[in-house]
Amino acid sequence: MLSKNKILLSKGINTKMVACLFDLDGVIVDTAKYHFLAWKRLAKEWNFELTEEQNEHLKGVSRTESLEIILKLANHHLSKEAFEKALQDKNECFLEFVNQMNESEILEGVADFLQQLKQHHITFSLASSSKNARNILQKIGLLEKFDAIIDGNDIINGKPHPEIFEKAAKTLNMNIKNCIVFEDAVAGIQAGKSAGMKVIGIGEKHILHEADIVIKNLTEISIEDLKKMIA
Ligand code: B16
Ligand code: MG
Repeated sequence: MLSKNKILLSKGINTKMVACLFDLDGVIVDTAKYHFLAWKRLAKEWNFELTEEQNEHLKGVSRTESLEIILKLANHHLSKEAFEKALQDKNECFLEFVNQMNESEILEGVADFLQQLKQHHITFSLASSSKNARNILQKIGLLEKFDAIIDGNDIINGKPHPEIFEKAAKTLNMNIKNCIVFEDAVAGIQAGKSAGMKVIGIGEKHILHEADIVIKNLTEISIEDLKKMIA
């Protein structure tokens, strides 16, 4: 519960002093199911059955790192060439799913919340580990909505390193302390926290307990809540 003083203080906050940084997969759209199917298909070639529980560790993590994690789980080794080929095969399979996507796959509450941010002149950026982020945003009709897009092509260090969120804040010309991160992955929440930002977890409380608050989807958050978090 916020104290009376804090509520009064929050009313004085200019919404231009708040910026939102959105993860893509699991926050804007559920591409996690397609990543899972593509990795599952690949791992089957080595007789390894990837489970949903194991897939949780791949969320928010780069393609290369995901393959390293799966190989470790499967106790399987690939030569350098085979590793590169596996990355390519996985991505081709993932893109087959992406190519079928349309705006019906935007997650509940997203379109309305982005609209509210626009109305309140709150800037927002995408901050996704995916190198396919622009392609996915294009498919679901949201490419033009974001004030900035930082994706897997723009960073050296993947989540849980804070680089992606630091870069998004810099691009929006916003102070770190005024940024609120929306994340569905443990690695992403850790990245936002190590950047020194407020983090809203989207998903299950018992998995995302490092976030400042956890909600099921964007229907559960308001502009007032954002102002209170920053105050
Ligand atoms: P790609 P996010 C992440 O997206 C996914 O959660 C993760 O599972 C995937 O491995 C990563 O993007 C890289 O994606 O293979 O398309 O470059 O959650 O950071 O939006
Ligand atoms: Mg995600």
